[in-house]
Amino acid sequence: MSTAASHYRSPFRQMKNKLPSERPTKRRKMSDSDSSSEIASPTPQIPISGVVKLYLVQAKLTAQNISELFSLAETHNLRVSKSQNRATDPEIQLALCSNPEESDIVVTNVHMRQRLERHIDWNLAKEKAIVTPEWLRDSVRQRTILPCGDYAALRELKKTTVEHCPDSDYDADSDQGTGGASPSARSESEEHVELTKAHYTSRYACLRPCPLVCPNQQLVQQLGIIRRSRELEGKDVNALSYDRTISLLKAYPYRLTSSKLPEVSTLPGIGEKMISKISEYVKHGRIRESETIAASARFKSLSEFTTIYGIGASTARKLFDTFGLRTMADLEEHYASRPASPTHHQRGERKLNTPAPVLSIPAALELRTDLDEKIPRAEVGLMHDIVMAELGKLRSGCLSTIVGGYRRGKAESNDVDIVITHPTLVSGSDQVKGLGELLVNRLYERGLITHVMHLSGFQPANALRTSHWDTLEKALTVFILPPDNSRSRRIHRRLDLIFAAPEAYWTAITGWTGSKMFERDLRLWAKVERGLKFDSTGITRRRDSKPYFPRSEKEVFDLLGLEWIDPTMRNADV
Ligand code: DCP
Ligand code: MG
Repeated sequence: MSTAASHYRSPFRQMKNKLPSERPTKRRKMSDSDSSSEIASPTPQIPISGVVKLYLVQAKLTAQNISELFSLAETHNLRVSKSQNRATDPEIQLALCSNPEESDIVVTNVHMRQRLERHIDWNLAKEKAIVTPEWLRDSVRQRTILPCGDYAALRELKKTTVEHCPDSDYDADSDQGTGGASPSARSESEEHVELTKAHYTSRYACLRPCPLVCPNQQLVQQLGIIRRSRELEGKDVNALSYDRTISLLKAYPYRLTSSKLPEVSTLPGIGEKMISKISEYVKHGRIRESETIAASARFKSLSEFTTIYGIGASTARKLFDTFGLRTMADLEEHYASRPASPTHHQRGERKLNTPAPVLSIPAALELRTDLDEKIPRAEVGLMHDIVMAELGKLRSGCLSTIVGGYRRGKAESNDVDIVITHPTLVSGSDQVKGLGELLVNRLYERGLITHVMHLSGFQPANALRTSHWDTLEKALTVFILPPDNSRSRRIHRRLDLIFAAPEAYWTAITGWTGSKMFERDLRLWAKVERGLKFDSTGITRRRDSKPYFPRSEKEVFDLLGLEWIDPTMRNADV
């Protein structure tokens, strides 16, 4: 597997002292379905002289905005500003990239340093032009790379944004003369296209950067309905083949049109059945089977039943088929009439050493309105701060990272996942053991945790790990924010706490960031291509169980021989 892009140098940067190309180079095809009528459509005959790479920070953008900005960046080329001869001027190709380090311009709706630093290292930010989405919209509208300084997203980065804007770089260079292009400039541009292709055609999802919202998101959502239906019906193998197709499409960087179908059908693992569904969508804008499933009473009931914590697909089918239940009211009546039985999460668990009640199915039913409600990012941050403040009172100096969908840039999460460690904890020592239990009990006493579904301590080392490897300590809970007069209602939220020994902290973060398919292929890649075993608890060499101790997430990727992929580009599921 190639990791060539780890040595990636921005073609634009390399272009700085080179002159525009005389002959047209390979260019990306325009989308057939560009709906933005007020935006001038590009003229195909104009040569492309370089690439400007954009990195989109998805935080604080709606799904619709993300989709719009992706589409603008993928389907338009721009001229450089202040050019003398605009009609024949070469164009700069815009390209999205998955890593801020590779980018020339960072597009973001974040305006505060503290918030931006959650996504980009501050020193790196000072080396880039950091602009608002308006820069992209206006530049595309005027088909010119507009001065970035006028659109600086952060006041304190305005100067560096002006310095690093490709418009000024390019102008300075182009003032030096006109004439033929260097052949290497063309090949670098072509090399970039090849690199992009190397990513989205990779066999493993952990090699394919996937945005939260992709240019073919509606198609992905329709396939997601069929996938879900297969899962609900217990057809897991078939569901997995939909998962695989979806994760490939999530990484596919162009809007799908009939001209692109031949390329899509060569992507690894997309079979004929999938191609016929995709073709149907491209032709008719819908997939009949998805519509039929979505409208079916059985799908609606099973989907609804499985939103209740403790009810999985097979229980849902039993409730539907054997007991004839159809609605939430049926479900409530059913569980009200029978003694509370332990959920599958409790069976086989050791007795929970916590006074917090277990979340039974009837209790989950009572809380369903709350638990169904998505958690906005601001509240995720608030929950994290409250949990860490309480933990600080038990043990100072703990480190934590919010993982899961939040870390991947989701605007709203279904639950909050936090990985916690202490830099000086020694794995397996008494300091580590029971920290989760202590915290859960404290939060329960403070009225911040109302239920616990699962609480596991560190397990003794198993045969595959050497003696100093411990599994993670996990607490799956229901959390509620403290009373606050400004909030009309306190909402119960799902909160997962994962405690890791220091040497497992970074693998736990990688393993819990997701998405599901990204993780699945991370494990597969490690096993098949690298002879390693990867999971949240660590990395070991399979042949002799030699453990590795990454000290950052970048080191996790390096150890696995993977190019870095930003968490916001690990969205390999719907
Ligand atoms: N995970 C996994 N395999 C699973 C379930 C989860 O690898 N079958 C990992 C990847 C997930 C992470 O754990 O991203 C957290 O799981 P969640 O169920 O909390 O999912 P997300 O956080 O991704 O989304 P959300 O909580 O918003 O539903
Ligand atoms: Mg989550």
